[in-house]
Amino acid sequence: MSFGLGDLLSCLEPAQAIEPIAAGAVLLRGFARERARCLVAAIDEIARSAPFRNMVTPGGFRMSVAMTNCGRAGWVTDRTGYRYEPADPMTGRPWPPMPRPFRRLALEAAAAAGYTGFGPDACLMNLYEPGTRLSLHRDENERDLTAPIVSVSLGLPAVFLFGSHNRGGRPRRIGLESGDVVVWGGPLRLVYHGVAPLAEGEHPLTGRRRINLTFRKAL
Ligand SMILES: O=C(O)CCC(=O)C(=O)O
Ligand SMILES: [Mn+2]
Repeated sequence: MSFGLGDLLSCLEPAQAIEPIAAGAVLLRGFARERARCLVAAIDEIARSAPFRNMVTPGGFRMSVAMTNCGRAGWVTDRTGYRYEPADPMTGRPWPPMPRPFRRLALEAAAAAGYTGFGPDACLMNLYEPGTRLSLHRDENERDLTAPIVSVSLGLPAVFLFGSHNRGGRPRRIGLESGDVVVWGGPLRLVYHGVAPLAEGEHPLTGRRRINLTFRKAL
């Protein structure tokens, strides 16, 4: 049996690659790929007790992306504002606990990006269907802005908009696939970011959906 250059290159090629985006932000390609199936199973389980729902912004707009949370606090929005809540306003019960493998993934991804000792207490879970989008915003409701954000993509691909320091600035467009993880913090912790309208598609793990997890130190 012959072993050609192509075989050699494919076994040397890392399953994951670290791509710096800018000082403070890193794209970890494929970092969660091998855990994606388990993550989706855990998300389905969480959504059974804390269902995905379309929240309303303080301005009265219904968000096109459906959201839920797990962890000690969950991000919510309604007519009274954006904030973290210890209980799910829909059920009155505490948010489901953050599964240990979620916490481990967030800690490992943060460390791979240079942020050691990350201890997330909140995980916002977003569900996108084709045509839905997340407009440019900053994650600024967390009490601890020294901790990074760890963002995990699952299912359908998306175009992540990243890197403007004001809402009117032109962000970079970064293609994200299932298993990719983006980490940002430090000088870029309060950068504007968003997600372009999701293209139509079908993914073996999630069907016509993209799920994103963002891990935060909120309390
Ligand atoms: O879905 C994404 O990739 C980003 C999500 C996000 O920025 C957020 O939930 O605050
Ligand atoms: Mn965000």
